[in-house]
Amino acid sequence: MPLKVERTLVLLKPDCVMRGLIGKVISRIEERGFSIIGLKLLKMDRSTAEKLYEEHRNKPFYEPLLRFMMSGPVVAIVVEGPSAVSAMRQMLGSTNPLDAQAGSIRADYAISNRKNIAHASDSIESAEKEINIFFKESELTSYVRPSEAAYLT
Ligand code: FUP
Repeated sequence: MPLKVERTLVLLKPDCVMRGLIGKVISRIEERGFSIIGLKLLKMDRSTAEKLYEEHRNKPFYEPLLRFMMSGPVVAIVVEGPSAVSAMRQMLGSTNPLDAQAGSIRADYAISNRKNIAHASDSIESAEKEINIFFKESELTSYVRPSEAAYLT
């Protein structure tokens, strides 16, 4: 059965930008065959960070997490492709890079469970909500990469 084409939000965190790893992470997304259909660099304000991490507002790490996410630029990326939501989560690896699978982005580039390179939506529903935090529908496009599409599924 063909895999369902999904959209997900990947957010490159300030540690990724400040350490000069934007290109490496974007390359991995492209090399796996996914399409980048929206892309912007911005500095998050408090209300944006609160919306993104709403589910964590009662956790002890909430305030330091928000401070970190507002501490520098982030890159918001909308990724589209077959099973994009779970594929991006798989590529990132566990929240704590020390638990992340070898070869995952977090295992390869991070040590801290806060400064862990990138965020990826955890479900189709949160992907839609999180894409809407950063993008208007008119800022997104959709295309199929013709040379590879037939070989992904
Ligand atoms: P993930 O979905 O893997 O990004 O992880 P969570 O939704 O559980 O956590 C969201 C973010 O909270 C993490 F990316 C980093 C931060 N966090 C901390 O700062 N400290 C913790 O102990 C756990 C998470």
